[in-house]
Amino acid sequence: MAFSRRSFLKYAAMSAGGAALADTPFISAEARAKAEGGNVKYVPTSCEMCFWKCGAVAKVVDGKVVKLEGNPFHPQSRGKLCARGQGGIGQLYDEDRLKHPMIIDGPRGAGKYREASWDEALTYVAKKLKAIAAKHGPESIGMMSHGSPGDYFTNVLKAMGSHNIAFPSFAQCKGIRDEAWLLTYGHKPGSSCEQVDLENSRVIVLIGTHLGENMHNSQNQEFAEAIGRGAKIICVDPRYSTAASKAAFWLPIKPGTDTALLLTWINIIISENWYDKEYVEKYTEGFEQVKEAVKQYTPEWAAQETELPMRQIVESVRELSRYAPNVVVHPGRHYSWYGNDTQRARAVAILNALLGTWGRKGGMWLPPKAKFAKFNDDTPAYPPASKPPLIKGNFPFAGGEGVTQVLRDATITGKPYPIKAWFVAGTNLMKTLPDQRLTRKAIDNLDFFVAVDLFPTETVMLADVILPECTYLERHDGLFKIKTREAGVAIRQPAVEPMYDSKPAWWIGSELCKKLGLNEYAVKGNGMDAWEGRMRRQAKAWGIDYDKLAKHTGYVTIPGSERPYITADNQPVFNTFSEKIELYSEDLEEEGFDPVPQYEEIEHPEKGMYRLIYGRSPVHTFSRTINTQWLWELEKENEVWLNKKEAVRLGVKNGEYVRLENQDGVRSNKIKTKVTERIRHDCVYMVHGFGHNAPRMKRANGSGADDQKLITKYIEDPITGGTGMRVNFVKIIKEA
Ligand code: MGD
Ligand code: SF4
Repeated sequence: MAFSRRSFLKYAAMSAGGAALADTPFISAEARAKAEGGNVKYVPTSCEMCFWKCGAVAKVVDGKVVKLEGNPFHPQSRGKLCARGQGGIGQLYDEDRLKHPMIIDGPRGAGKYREASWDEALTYVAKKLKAIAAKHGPESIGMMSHGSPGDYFTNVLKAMGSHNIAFPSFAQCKGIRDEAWLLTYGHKPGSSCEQVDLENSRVIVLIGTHLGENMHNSQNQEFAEAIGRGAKIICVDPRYSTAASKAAFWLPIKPGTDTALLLTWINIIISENWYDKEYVEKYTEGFEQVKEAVKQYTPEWAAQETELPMRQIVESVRELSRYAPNVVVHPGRHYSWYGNDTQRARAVAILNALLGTWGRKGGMWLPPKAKFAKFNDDTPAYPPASKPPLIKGNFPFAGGEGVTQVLRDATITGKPYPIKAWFVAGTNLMKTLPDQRLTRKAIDNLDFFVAVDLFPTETVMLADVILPECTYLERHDGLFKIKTREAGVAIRQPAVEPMYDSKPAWWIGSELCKKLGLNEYAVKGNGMDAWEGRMRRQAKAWGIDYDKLAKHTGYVTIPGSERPYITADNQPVFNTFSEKIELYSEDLEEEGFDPVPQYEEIEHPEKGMYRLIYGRSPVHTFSRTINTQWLWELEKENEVWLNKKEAVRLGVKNGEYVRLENQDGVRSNKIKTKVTERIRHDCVYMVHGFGHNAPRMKRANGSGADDQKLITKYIEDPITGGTGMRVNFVKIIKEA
């Protein structure tokens, strides 16, 4: 299928028109298909072009998906999909997909494989895993995963006795933030999505959160509505981002100094009496200690440290306090920046508490109330772990999702005990983990490596066995609990049959259990509809009408679950030891960390070097969509943003190709320069995910430059294990 940029945009506009459906009373998927007649089907499902899991509706004509649109019943899509969501058809029909199971047929990394049947491939995997478990213990098998396939292989590993399972979404992304909020509020700042009531906010503070480029559908819709309503935006970013262009205050902060700004803002609102006294008294603990701990952070000091004008520091926080509590300091999402990030997230959490935003209109809504009956389909309990899992390393507040690089380290060093096999599903570790040299070294050390994926990525092509999963448009994936202002349940179900010899992850996991002799952990029933049978049983246990969900709406609300704001009879519950918001954290103190965040200076680049910062493109998700035809048509390569004065000094012109070389002498692919006044002089910026080194991904291979290749240095956050990755410095090398 060839699509031009124009045809895609026309298509996208048509689909956005689906928003009108949100106002229509009830048009079920089945009723629409009936009304149109012919060989047309509308299938409600859930998007997986990123992990926001918007509700989507696939239009299928003569067995082909011809259109995807937003599900008007689903609160995370509200009748619309983002460009990536609409681009899902491109993923389904991508000719570069993995088509058959493959077994390595040459040295690792040489790209030589032979096709195998599923039976042969799974028998081989089971034999290898059993042998490794027998020799080194089941815990020597580690798993790393992102997205839906994780659940099915977690089941396989735990059934074998290994709990060494880690998700990069923790240490390379939002786990740091989640733990900081758990320490403060006893809650993460959101489950399916952040609990930010942007729709009603009067002031929204974004600390490096680049909404608009960072595209999470419903959040961006609310952000756009807030701007339309006249909400004030305070955007703290060394770069004049899309969000900054809508802001009343753009604070072009010196990278890495955000905690200085946050602690100074806290000091100002306390000393000026701009905080919410009643709220602080009723719901928080540790105010006096915070007051004492931040007094040293004066506006004069902050102006020097952050290189922001003092007036701007004071005026922005005055504006924020004026409209409190109908304001929000966005908790952010990607947090692995500088290695001291848990304390930055704590400072954001404390600032919100002083402004009284948790449970207030325009602030943070309260988590919805809904109890889901326990459902495990009579699967027996897992055997105990054969050895204590390694995944939390020495990080006292690492969460249960695990610290990915700890598994990598143990694979290299064999300490505290060796990891000998990897099971990797839905994550491109070469592009996700900092320091690719270590990732490669770990892979070279493995006795066995299995990858489950859709595409022949650079990581997949290092595996011993490659198992092709089908796309989200070809599979069931369970019932998803969705927690927005209300609780609800959404479905993922196939719009079309799996193409080629690809299979859903639930089936791969279940068949593997059988091959391992762990039948009691396999899905009950036989055939490709076994998982749907399980979903029906689960819906029944939860009191949900499965047919309504599957054929009509794709999403159902749990009635009475919504309770967004504090009222006399709707009081917040804080799951902390004190049952209050802990401004001062005794938990941190007990482990030897600052109970109130303190500012730590980080290293800055010398003249001639620039800090490498990175972010997202609205039309791509990490490295996973670069090869997707329509999305690639929209953005084929990334650019490096370079300050105009610096460009003049270096003699680099806008649009000229350069290479970046980091402090360790590692050089990037060539990358186009964007010469602009929209970025500070001391950093350069690029979109993450480009620069694939994967020859079988024809469009993505070699398009743009890979930021991860340049991230050879990282600093681990001692509290949660997050990998601070914005600590690399690059120089610009002009192409000959
Ligand atoms: P970050 O990468 O932390 O991303 O989205 P965010 O959480 O918004 O932030 C990037 C911004 O931080 C850039 O504007 C950059 O200029 C600024 N910045 C860099 N250094 C500093 C600094 O020291 N201080 C400050 N204040 N700002 C700085 C990530 C989020 O996006 C996540 S975690 C996921 S998983 C989703 N991924 C994703 C995607 O891949 N594609 C698209 N289109 N949308 C996505 N949305 C989500
Ligand atoms: Fe899909 Fe976009 Fe929603 Fe992500 S935000 S789930 S890509 S529609």
